[in-house]
Amino acid sequence: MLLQALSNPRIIAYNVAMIKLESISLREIELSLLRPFETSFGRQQRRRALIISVQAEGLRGWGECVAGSDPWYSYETTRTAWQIIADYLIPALAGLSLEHPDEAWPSWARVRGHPMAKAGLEQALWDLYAKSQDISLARALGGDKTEIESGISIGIQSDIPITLKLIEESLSQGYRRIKLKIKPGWDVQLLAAVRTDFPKIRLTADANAAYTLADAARLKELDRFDLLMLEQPLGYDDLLDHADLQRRLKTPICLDESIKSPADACRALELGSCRIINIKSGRVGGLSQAKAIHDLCRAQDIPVWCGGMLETGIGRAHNLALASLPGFSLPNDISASERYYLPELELVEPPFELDTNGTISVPDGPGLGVRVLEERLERVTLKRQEWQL
Ligand code: OSB
Ligand code: MG
Repeated sequence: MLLQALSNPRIIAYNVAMIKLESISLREIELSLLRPFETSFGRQQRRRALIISVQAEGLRGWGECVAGSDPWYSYETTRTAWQIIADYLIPALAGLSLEHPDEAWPSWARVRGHPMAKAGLEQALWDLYAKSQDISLARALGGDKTEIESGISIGIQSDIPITLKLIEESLSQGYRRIKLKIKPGWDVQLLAAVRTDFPKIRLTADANAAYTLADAARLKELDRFDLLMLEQPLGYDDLLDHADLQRRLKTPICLDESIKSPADACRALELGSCRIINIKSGRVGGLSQAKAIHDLCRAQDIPVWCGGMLETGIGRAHNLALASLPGFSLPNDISASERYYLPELELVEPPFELDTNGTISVPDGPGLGVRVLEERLERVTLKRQEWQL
């Protein structure tokens, strides 16, 4: 580990202090959503997640594993992530002194896949690291924004008038971009109605992999709606068909599910599979990997933005820090805490609020810059385990 650290010049540039991890706690929580959230792959009313905390030298870092209860968005679930974290990721950290959270990813190299499990624990190490340096997580990552642009993701509704009303409400709250979930049969007519009522707004559509290349003609019809982007129209693992589709569309394709690593991002850009990338630290294995994708996109002038996974306040705080990096140039799926959860279910203080200009401030206190409300966390905990390292 040390040799690896010494061969990485970025680590030398930091105020080098070894962090000796003392204990780790893992819990599974469940929160009820304010209203059901429906995408092309399913409808959900509750959010399960894992919350991880790491302790060292009187400090505590927090992370959130965004795997859900079912393997719809990705193959990971809270149960698989629990097993991977407990049986492989924590043991790999035992006895290790970390100089920088970038060291976590290589220490888990033997574990193939399971990016959400890795990300949850790695986020906690990043928060701890930033706190040990007495700087904000945003700054530790290299972020320079004091506020980020906020967009809202609107799920599939029972009819078009309800959707139009939700858009109206979101715009009046200040959200800077509306993203609508679409699927075959809930697409052209919906977007046509939205464009009739809201001809100028920044609008995007996210299919969560609900189409195939055989639907290319239908997807081509979306070009007339002047969408900012079309997110993940085709297979969750596909790059080639997206490249084919992108050649036929005027609308920029943005990839979400298909980009699971910096290598995927390189391949997608090389193939022309997309013109925009949605970065989620959970999907790509953590903040170090997310930053690597940001860096390579920035070098090629590819815009990125931060996606969301219905996070609690802990994951939301991580997303804000990530989105403060300079390449996050489009509105993010980071909305106010009250968008998904009742105020009494927000796990951090202060809650995230939307400023009147449609932005959310990036906290500047040490680490995540928000206080985790541990009694509340306790109340929503289903299961918990601790390790002394
Ligand atoms: O595809 O971006 C997605 C939520 C769960 C799973 C996948 C996605 C989403 C969202 C919600 O769109 C974004 C948010 O957290 O606000
Ligand atoms: Mg998406």
